[in-house]
Amino acid sequence: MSSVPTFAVVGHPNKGKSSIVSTLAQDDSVRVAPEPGTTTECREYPMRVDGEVQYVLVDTPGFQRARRALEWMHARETHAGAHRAVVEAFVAEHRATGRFRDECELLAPVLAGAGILYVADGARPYGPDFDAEMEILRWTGQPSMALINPIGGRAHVEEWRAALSQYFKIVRVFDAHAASFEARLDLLRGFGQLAEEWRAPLESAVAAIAEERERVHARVARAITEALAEMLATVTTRRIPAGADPSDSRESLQREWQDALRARERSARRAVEQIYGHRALEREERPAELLEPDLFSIDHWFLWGLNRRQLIASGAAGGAAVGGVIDAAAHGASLLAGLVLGAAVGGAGAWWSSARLAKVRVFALPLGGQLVRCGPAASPNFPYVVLGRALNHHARIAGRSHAVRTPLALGDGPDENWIDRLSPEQRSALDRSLRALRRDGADAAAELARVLAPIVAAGDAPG
Ligand SMILES: Nc1nc2c(ncn2[C@@H]2O[C@H](COP(=O)(O)OP(=O)(O)OP(=O)(O)O)[C@@H](O)[C@H]2O)c(=O)[nH]1
Ligand SMILES: [Mg+2]
Repeated sequence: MSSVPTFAVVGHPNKGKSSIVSTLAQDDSVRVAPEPGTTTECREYPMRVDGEVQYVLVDTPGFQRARRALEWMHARETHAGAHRAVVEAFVAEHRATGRFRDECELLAPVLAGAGILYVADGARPYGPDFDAEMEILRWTGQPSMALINPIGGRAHVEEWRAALSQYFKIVRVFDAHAASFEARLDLLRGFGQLAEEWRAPLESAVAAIAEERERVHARVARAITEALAEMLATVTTRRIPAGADPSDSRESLQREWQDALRARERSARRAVEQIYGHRALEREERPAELLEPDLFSIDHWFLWGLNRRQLIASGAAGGAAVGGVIDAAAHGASLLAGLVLGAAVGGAGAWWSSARLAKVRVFALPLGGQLVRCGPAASPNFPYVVLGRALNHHARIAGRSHAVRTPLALGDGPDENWIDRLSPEQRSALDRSLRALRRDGADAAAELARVLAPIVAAGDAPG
């Protein structure tokens, strides 16, 4: 057996073999598709932490003609001790001819020393056809485990369990698409039980993966902080001649300002997805982002940021009226003060209409002409909204299996306000570091990232 524990994921076509490889290797480049026969060749997917391979998963094509293959083997069976040799002879004989192509392909890594992970679908009934597959695998004599993947339901899980346990010592239910981080680690510990020499490497793999997860949370906190610092500092400006009407520039400057912030939010999301190794999401997700309320859909700010009660309690409104006007004394002439960005604000969000997300101001330039400027975001709630949205996105990414190929749906927002879940200490630390960030810009970022890391980690709870 090779020194790095290696596991071949085998079974009938279309049972989620590649999905299991994808999830456990944390690799979204594995081909997963609804059509049977998607995987036609074996391929190794090493799971690395810090560049070091912890274990290897081998994706394989499904059995096509297991019964015929077993017949061939039975015809050459002499005694139980020779079973493995018969399987080897089967592969040796058919490899070159192309008969039993898929069987030869999937048996090769097993005969080379890989452990067997046999995958069954718990939503479909068990049938004797599967016996031949399991019997062939048993003949190889390799350590093995059965996984029941409940694709679309658990109706036949118990029936499968009874059948599988006749062939496999360890039978587990593992949902390739919905398994939590903890469930994945637990399965890896199970792999360590398959062979004595795999126990220690799998234990250290589990420890390495868990430690890496903490580093991931810290990196995510830094990525979010960096984006927030830039978003808080974002302004858009335009020079216009002396005497020109600044209100002509107003709308386009506001639009540019909003677009710049949306783009920065998007790039922060891409960064978080990359940190989690979701490399293909960028291509798939774009249209789905539209399923989520826009950053500037102020009606939704209740969900993402401080709600009205929290805003009053925090004193962030600085004693101003609810939804208060927080713009500290305007710098320079303020011809266009009081413009509210975003379209008409109605219903529950109406009280925000005075929040003045970003003012448009006009400055006289020393050498003539005028500078029209939009931003920065003045609302005390703005950083909370940005954080709330970022944390929601992070939770979806952290909980997403690398096997899932459907677009990411971010939804309307959280059921529960994230700020309510913070401890009073976290609340005030966050408040302090957000104020510092506004005041000192990037210099205060490290402290915010430190405060944010455990909040990010809490969003990655098993579930
Ligand atoms: N909902 C859900 N769908 C799953 C799950 N596992 C697999 N699928 C779906 O089942 C289909 C087949 O999954 P694959 O992982 O490609 O299966 P496979 O066994 O590798 O298939 P072949 O390579 O064709 O033999 C895909 O459409 C998957 O999205 C699961 O746990 N939950
Ligand atoms: Mg496959």
